[in-house]
Amino acid sequence: AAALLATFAGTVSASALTVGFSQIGSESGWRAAETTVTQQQAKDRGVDLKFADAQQKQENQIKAVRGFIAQGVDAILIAPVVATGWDAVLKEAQEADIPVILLDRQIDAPDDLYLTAVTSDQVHEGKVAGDWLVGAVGDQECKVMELQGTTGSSPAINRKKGFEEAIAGHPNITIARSQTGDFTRTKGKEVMESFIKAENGGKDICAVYAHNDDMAVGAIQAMKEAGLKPGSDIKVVSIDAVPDIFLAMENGEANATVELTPNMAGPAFDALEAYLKDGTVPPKWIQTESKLYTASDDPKAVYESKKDLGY
Ligand code: GYE
Repeated sequence: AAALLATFAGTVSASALTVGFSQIGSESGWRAAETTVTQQQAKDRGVDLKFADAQQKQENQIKAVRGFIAQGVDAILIAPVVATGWDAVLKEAQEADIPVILLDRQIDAPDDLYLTAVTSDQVHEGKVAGDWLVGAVGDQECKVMELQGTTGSSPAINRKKGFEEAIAGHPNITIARSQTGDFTRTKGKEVMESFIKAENGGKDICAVYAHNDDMAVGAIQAMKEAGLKPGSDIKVVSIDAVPDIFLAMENGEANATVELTPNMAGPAFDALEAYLKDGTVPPKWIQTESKLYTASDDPKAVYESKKDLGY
């Protein structure tokens, strides 16, 4: 009877969880999908999800987390906009005995301040993108324009690092210009317009490396408006694998992307439920897969398979 009661108690508490989620904002198609999937995952599991949109501001995230602590939630999910500045608020959560799980971005803080982080290997993503370009250009001289993600965010730092590692042994490939486009289409387009101007109308540009697909889509627009041919004259490689980049690939305007699953919440809730049920401690890093797609992977079919998934 005791065992039965224990099972029953476990089930009840797992299905009645209240979880706060501090989301960064809605800068990209990928981010929108992550929000949709997280809300769906919560619903499927009977989790009461308190959602807070930080509009790209860490101070809003910190306020939201303090609010969740004050409400006495069972756990907190944070997609941390930048990597630094989290120690104080995470200590407050720890003192209140509320487990925190990081989603999709890593932070610079002692790892005992959070239960686990569900993210991709962002250095590896940059490396995969860079390796693809190395293979695609061979010995040709190649001037690369880099569109960075949000300054100070772990994906911007690490995707830059991984790409630089990949091209390190290839002096024919150089990053000629590099600037943040904040992970948005609008900024990606704006920055690409300025790169095109600075680079002789774009004639000297060999490739664009964007830290996400949305900035690549913006850059593609800028290139087309300048009379350039993205995908053929200028190679385009980016990260996320959102549906729109597959449309661009299908049209011959983009060349390669590295897939990032929007389902970070599934593994996060699995880890949380196990932890709350019997104390199972998850690894500090739950790593999601990274898969390269190129134009030869039937982009139309991939687009169809993804377009209804919350992007
Ligand atoms: O690649 C980008 C976004 O944090 C890894 O954030 C994530 C990145 C994602 O907005 O599109």
